[in-house]
Amino acid sequence: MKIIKYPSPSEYQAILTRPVQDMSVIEQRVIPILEKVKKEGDKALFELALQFDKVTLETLEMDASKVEAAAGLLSEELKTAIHAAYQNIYKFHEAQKQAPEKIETTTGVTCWRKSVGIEKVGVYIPGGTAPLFSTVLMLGVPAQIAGCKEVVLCTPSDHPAILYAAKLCGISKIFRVGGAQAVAAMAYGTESIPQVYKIFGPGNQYVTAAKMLVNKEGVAIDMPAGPSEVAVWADNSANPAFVAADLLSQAEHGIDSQVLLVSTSEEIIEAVNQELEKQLAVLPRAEFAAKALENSQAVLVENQDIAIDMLNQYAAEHLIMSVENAEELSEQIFNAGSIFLGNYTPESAGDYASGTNHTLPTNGFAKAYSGVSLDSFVKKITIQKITKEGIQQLGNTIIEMAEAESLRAHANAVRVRLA
Ligand code: HSO
Ligand code: ZN
Repeated sequence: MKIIKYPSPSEYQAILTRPVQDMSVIEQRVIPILEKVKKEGDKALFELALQFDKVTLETLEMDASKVEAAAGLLSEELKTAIHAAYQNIYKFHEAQKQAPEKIETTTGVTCWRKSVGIEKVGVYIPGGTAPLFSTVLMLGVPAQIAGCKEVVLCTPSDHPAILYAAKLCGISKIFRVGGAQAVAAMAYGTESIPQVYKIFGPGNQYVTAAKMLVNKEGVAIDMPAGPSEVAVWADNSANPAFVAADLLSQAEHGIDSQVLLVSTSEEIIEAVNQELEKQLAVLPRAEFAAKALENSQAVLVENQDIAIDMLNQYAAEHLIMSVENAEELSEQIFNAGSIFLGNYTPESAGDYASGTNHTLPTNGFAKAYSGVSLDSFVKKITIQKITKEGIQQLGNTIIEMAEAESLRAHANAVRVRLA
């Protein structure tokens, strides 16, 4: 990893800027796919599967026998692990439920809010080199807790762990459709695939572009997604082998993954670099990880305050704090998707099994967005009830404001009740 020593504040921005992705070319290729699916429905999906995935599908719905067979194809160890992760994710997300609280704002004026699961949601799980069944749990579990009535899963993969995890989350509508066309199918609905109100899940640039485009047409999406990233802040208390392993765990996702190391210690940075070389050499996905590392950097800074300042500017999707007093220092972090404290909290824990969600804001979006949570699967309806006494209490306030906005009918809606 390239080392940048003691940059001046004017250089931070250049160091922390992610590579810009020009989506316009990709959008131009995605638009006709969306239009085709909108117009031709299932027929388009069969044709596009042949064209892009080189598969001739007989039905779009995943073969029920495949879903049934999934459990038998997985080792007992993996099933136990999936169940343990499921339980932890369930526990953490269930605790996010909020009971409606009735607030009397003025005597006789009661307001409250209720959470309602979004009726129809869609989950996209990519095919590709890593079968992301953990993402099925991360999206399926909160959907299940939220009480979403219809959860549709589109994936080009028939990996048994994906099917097994889906079943565990109660997802019964699985379709073997991938890419931008899967997003289109869930956004518009086809003869086989139900239309949904919100689409979740990772994917390549085509999938991301499709999500952004259907979002413009009014379909909600989880968040604008970019390449995955981790920032590690390490001081002398850090273990270089742990830090290198964490950086590589993110780097192996893909060549466009971003990793950033910030440290006040030159020895740590050098030791991490040595460890990276050692560990990289034996990684099956070394090719991806090495490319990702080429575009990544280690920054040596003078002190803690500078480190904190840089990390807040970067707003990492994942921030690992391998520093003394990590928990106390984390109070000064106000931009990050998810924070991992101390030497024994790898990002992998959050990626799979500790309970937090791994669908997080990338590309600096952590400045304004949260990761996926139970909230992402519910919407909140406000409710109010005013008694006769209540409208007498509040009436003049409303009339005064309505008249000042020159909205006489608003004022009258109160006056007729006061009379
Ligand atoms: N680090 C990824 C999530 C993931 N890791 C899935 C392994 N499987 C994005 O947060
Ligand atoms: Zn990961």
